[in-house]
Order: sequence, then C-alpha cells, then structure tokens
Amino acid sequence: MIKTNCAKLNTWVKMWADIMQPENVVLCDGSDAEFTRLMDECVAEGLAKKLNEKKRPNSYYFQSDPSDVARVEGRTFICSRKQEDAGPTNNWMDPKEMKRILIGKYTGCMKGRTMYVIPFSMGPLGGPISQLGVEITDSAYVVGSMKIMTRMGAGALKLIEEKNDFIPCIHSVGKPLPDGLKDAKWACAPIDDKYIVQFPEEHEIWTYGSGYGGNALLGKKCFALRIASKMAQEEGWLAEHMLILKLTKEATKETKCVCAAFPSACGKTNLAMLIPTIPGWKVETIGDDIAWMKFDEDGYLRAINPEAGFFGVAPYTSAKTNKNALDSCSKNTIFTNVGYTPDGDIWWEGIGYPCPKGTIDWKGNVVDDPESRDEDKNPVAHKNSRFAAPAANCPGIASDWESPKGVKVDAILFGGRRPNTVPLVHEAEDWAHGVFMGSIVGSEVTAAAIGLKAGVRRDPFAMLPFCGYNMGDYFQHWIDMEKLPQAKGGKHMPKIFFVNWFRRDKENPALKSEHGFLWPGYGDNSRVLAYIFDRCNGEGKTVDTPIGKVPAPGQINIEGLKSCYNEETMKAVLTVNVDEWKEEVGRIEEHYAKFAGHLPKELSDRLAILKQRLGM
Ligand code: GTP
Ligand code: SPV
Ligand code: MN
Repeated sequence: MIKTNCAKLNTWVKMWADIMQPENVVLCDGSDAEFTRLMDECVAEGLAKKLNEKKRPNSYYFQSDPSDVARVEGRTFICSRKQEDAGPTNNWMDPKEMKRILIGKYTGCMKGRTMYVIPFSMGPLGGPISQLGVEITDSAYVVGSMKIMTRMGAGALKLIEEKNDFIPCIHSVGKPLPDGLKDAKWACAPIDDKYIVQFPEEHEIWTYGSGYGGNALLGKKCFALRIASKMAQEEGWLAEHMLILKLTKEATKETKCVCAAFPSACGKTNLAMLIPTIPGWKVETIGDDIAWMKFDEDGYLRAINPEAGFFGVAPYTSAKTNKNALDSCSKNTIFTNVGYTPDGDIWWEGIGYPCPKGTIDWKGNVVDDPESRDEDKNPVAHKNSRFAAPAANCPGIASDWESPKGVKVDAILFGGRRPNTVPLVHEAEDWAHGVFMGSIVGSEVTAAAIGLKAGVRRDPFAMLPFCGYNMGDYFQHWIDMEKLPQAKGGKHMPKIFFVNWFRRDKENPALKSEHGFLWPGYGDNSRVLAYIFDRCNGEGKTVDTPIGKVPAPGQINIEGLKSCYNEETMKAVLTVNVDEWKEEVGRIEEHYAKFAGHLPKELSDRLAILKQRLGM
C-alpha cells in the first residue's frame, strides 16, 4: 500500500484498494521517465503505438473501442441529496442508491490490474485560485493523459500532504482481468454500464466504464466544471467552459483579456489560438476550454486556466486553420482515434495534405484507396478524435499563462452556431443583460447528431452538460456576482458580448464557395476582437437595437477580405431582424419555462423588456 504524509490519502487509497482488489498499487510521481515507461508498457502490451521518434518525439497513438469515443451525457449524473438541486437539465439519482450500485460495480473491478494513484493540481501549484485532487484509475492511458492535462505528481502531492485534503476522484475502466485473460486493446464497459457521477455536496467524483476524454480524465469536466461550479457557487467565484485569450494592440502595447464560452466543438480552441489577419494586433493563448474566475482584492475579476494541456478536436486542424494547435502536437502528445500512417505519423481529415496510402484508420483497418473514402460515413479519423498536447508546446502561449493570480478579465463573450437570427456581434447594456445573453446561448444541431432533434439546442453558458447543480440557481449566481462584497460595488465587471461566426445566407451565389457563411471566421475573427477591444475603452460607434448594441456601419475593419465579403454582407451579418427575434422569444420562453421557480426575476424582467422592444 502507498505511504504518504497525508493520512486522509493513505486511508482513502487503502479503502478503495480493499474494494477494487488491484494486483498492485502505484503512486504516480509525474516524472517524464514515468510517462515514457508507462506509455512504452502500453506499446509492449499492444495497446498503443509509439509514433516516429524523428517526426513526433515522445508521442503515442491509441485507438479506443468504438463504443467509447466521446462523453456520454445520458450516463452522466448529478447526485445531490434532493433532485431539485440537480435541476431540470441534469440526470439525477439518489446519492445513497447510486453509491450502492457503484460499490457493487467497483467490487473486484481492478482484479489483475494496477491501481494508479494520481495526485494533481488544477491551476498552477499552490496558486490562490488552484485546487488539489487525487484520481484513482486502472488505466495507464489516463495517467499519461493526466500528466499532459494537469500539474500531476510529486509537486501536487507535497501540497496535498501540507493541506491534508484533496478532491477524491475515482475511476475504473470497468473490466477486471481475471487470471490469464489477455487485455483488450481498449478496455471499457458497455454503454449502459458506464457511469459518470458527481456528488456535488460531498465534492466527490465516481466514474466507471469509460476510458475516453472527459469521462476518464477527471480533472477536466468532472472536477474543473461540475464540482468546481458547485464550489464556485458556495464560495463566490465562477468555473466556466471558456477559453482565455490575451489581445494586444501593438501600437500602444495595451492588452486586454477575453474569456469566451462556446458550446463543445463550436470554436474555442480555434479562437484561443487565433492568428490575426489584420496588422497591428496580437493574440496569445491562456486557455482553450476552461476558465476559473475570482475577484481580487480590488474587485477585478481574474481568470486562470486550470488545465496544463489541450484536449483538442483533431479533424480540420491544419497549418491553415490553426497552426498553433498543430504545432502544439509536434511532440510529447497522445493522439486518440486519428489515422496512423505507414511512416509512423498521424493523419486526419482536413490536416492539409492527402492521406498516405496504407494509413490505418481509427478502427484499425488499412486505407487502401484514400481518394475513394466517404469522409462523412467512413472517416479515417473519428469526428471526435483528439490530441492531448502540453500547453507549453503552443508557440502562441502567453508568457503569463501560468500566473497563479490569473489575468484581469476585460470582456466575456458568448456564442454558438446560429445560421440565422443572431448578429455577428452585439453588446450587453449591463451585467444582468449579459447574464441574460449567457442564459439563452444555443447552437444549431444538424440532423446528423445522434439522438438530438434538429434545430437550436439551448446550451446556456455552454454549460448544459457541465453545470454541477440546478441551472436556474446557476443563473442566479451569475446575476449575484456583481453584488458580492468581493465585487467592491461591481465597478470593474467585464463587458459582455454575444458573437456568431456562423450566420449564413445560402441564397447568395457569391457565398457559395464559402458554404454560405456571411463571415469568413477563423483568423478574421480578429476583426471583431479589435472592435471589442475598442469598446472596452469606450471607443467605437454603436447602434441601439432591441437586443443590444451592434457596431455602427464601418466600425468593423473589412479591409483585405475576399470580395464576397463586403459592405452588403456586413449589413446582412449585423442585421437584427424583428420577425426572427419574435420567433426566438417563443423559443426562449419555452426554454425558461423549464426552470420554473428557479429562474431569476432579473432574467424574466429582461425577457419582458426584449418583448416590449420587439412590439410583442
Ligand atoms: P471542445 O474541445 O469540444 O470544447 O470544442 P471547441 O469549442 O474548442 O471547438 P474547436 O475550436 O475545436 O472547433 C470545432 C470546429 O468548429 C472546427 O472543426 C472548426 O472547423 C469550426 N470552427 C472554429 N472556428 C470557426 C469559425 O470562426 N468559423 C467557422 N465557420 N467554423 C469554425
Ligand atoms: C467537450 O466536449 O467540451 C470537450 C471534450 O472539451 S471532453 O473533455 O471529452 O469533454
Ligand atoms: Mn470543452
């Protein structure tokens, strides 16, 4: 058994080892040597491939089981004592009942396997906003990934010993290995036997049956969002599904920090690593997925990235669309469910060059005829294939990305994929109006998404799958932030904006080659960031509309854009169409009705103002 100077940790590990019955227990030190040793063991057992050391040093390739390729929202539970506290948007089960079920599953679940004990810190070691956790797992892949995604090992353990406290995170792939049985390439339990469980009152995480991403790297969504959002409510801070970027106006060297919440796969990594297409501006990355924000002693909201790596969507990451992301995975990276080329490198759709003949796809089949593959039905890389890469690899990482006290937040952005209705950018009139904007975030669901109705899926604050308590109470917490004593009168609250890179006009023949998008997106989003920067200084002209302030004509620099993007498309992309918004109000009312007595009055008031302005 392990022996640390944290009594709580020793007892906890002993208790779980007695239940799970692993063959041995290993305390992880987080060293580079440990990473290489564990990954090489996976290679020796046939669970992984080492990539070409010349092309991608110290990097590894995994293929998951086809049943284990993404987060499983239907198997994710918030087990508060009262169902009402989990709210209308979360799955719930009584915590006692859930623990009874899971203890049954966990009994003997690590037979024939190693139990790894992973001490980790979310946020820089010892920082005032950072938090400590320990994950127990039987997956070496999880250990390697946690090494990349968190500050893991000896440094975190020392702090845990000093504090004698940590957030307990339990994980098992749910596939014991009885005597003599050879391990599967990717061990996991069937879909209905996967459990991603948060106990918000105890601040505990129990998961079972999946080895993939947010289901298994428990520092990420389970801790840094679901449990941390609950801690943030209790303690007066914010844990959000947001990127953090630093924007510099080179002429004056003035900087502003922007946090942005977009639903999963809606462009956070891309915006965080953006390379501006307009001269005079610089964007640097602080985080690409999660932000923790706390007031400092002067009442400024400061943000840290609790993670140490990027768990990024691989397909369509290229030197053209996101060079910084591609460069981030040049070494020390774990790839999952992408293609494996004959020269020991990786490949995915949209990487920017053709698929080499003889590449192995994510299911393990050889791609004989790359040109004739149907990319939609049978992609070489799974659509949710990902890279786990150290943030320090990113050429555009900000020098202060690990600042323990965080960076001052000047602006907060909300957004999603909206083919119509929502303009390129609009600005909230005050904090409560900004909270209203966050509460109505939605994104287009294409008919292709499994199990979801086509149309707009409401994903408030991009937190629908990640809020650890009643979403209505979460709205109230956001409203209350500016009134907290720490906010010092709310004088320094960030300005709030809503953006939409995805508005379309399919009828416009000039936009045909642009898939109908009214805005070029990607690096050209710097043009909108520049406008937002100026607005934070009270500069730039706006026009009032029923939904908030939009830029006055000519305020967004479109110099140098392709000719299909012009004054006319700018007018279209900035239009606030009253009829479309009247329909939107109907959808918002339906969405709000779910929260019943938990919907803050400030939000229903704000909706009433919108209706009045629309003449409803
Ligand atoms: P998670 O890691 O799942 O939370 O996702 P994310 O929000 O970081 O998404 P990501 O940046 O990986 O983007 C997902 C997809 O959106 C990519 O495949 C991009 O092609 C597309 N995308 C990103 N930015 C833009 C943009 O400005 N315009 C358009 N049209 N598409 C974009
Ligand atoms: C997301 O789905 O928003 C992700 C990927 O960032 S995962 O970490 O798997 O949740
Ligand atoms: Mn995410």
